[in-house]
Amino acid sequence: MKKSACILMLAGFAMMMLAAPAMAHFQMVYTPESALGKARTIGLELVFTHPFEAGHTMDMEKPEQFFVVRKGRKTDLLDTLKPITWKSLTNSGAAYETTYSLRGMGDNVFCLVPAPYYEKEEDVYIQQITKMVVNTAGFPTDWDNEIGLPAEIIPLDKPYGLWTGNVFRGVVKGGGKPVPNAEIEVEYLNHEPVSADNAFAAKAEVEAPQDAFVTMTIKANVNGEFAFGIPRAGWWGFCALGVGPDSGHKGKELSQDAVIWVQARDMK
Ligand SMILES: [Cu+2]
Repeated sequence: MKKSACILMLAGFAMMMLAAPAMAHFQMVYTPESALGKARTIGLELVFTHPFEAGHTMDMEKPEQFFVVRKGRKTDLLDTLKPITWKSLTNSGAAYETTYSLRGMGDNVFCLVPAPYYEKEEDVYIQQITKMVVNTAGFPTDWDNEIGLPAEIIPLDKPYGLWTGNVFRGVVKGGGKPVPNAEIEVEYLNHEPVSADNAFAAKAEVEAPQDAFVTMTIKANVNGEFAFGIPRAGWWGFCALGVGPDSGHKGKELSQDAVIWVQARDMK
């Protein structure tokens, strides 16, 4: 092959690599069970990772905020966080864990505002503001309330009350306003987190036929609303990209994303 053709091919290959979507980063706030019969102490793990593949886990810095909202009251949990090292299938990353003693009945909306993460490959900061709801005794209180986070997905269906095959709907908001046509990445937590080991189980629940199934991409409508039919039991993460009002951090671009996790169960 002529040298010029070879260089062209290499250039083309490099461009393809650049254009290839990086598998979606996902901020997790994990606990095994989101719908509990009664209040008890639960474990929580905060991990910034690639949940479908149990892939590369990014180092988290100390979060800006971590709190829980119950019956409209906010309880700060930031100082309860303990650093841990979370093992993915390919590396280890700095993460956090805590425990929380649930009380009474109702919804507990856990909210995490992580420190912006510098993504070297893209030369941007990413801040995935994340919600996860745990309910006790089936008594609904706060699940559908807007917390007022800079980037937030407001659920239209209970995030803890979904059968497999149900639809999960939400409204994407940025700075308190719906975000028309927001782009939302969806991922299945495909490797069970083993909390005792601070690691993902090696076994995958499903195999993806192709990359479009690893990180699924859906769009909100003009009102910022989206819907997703849940095909399998387990935890599903939804991440609306770059919807928050802050667009810069330390002189670089910042993507302020809104994440919510929902859990579906099989009818059996
Ligand atoms: Cu990634």
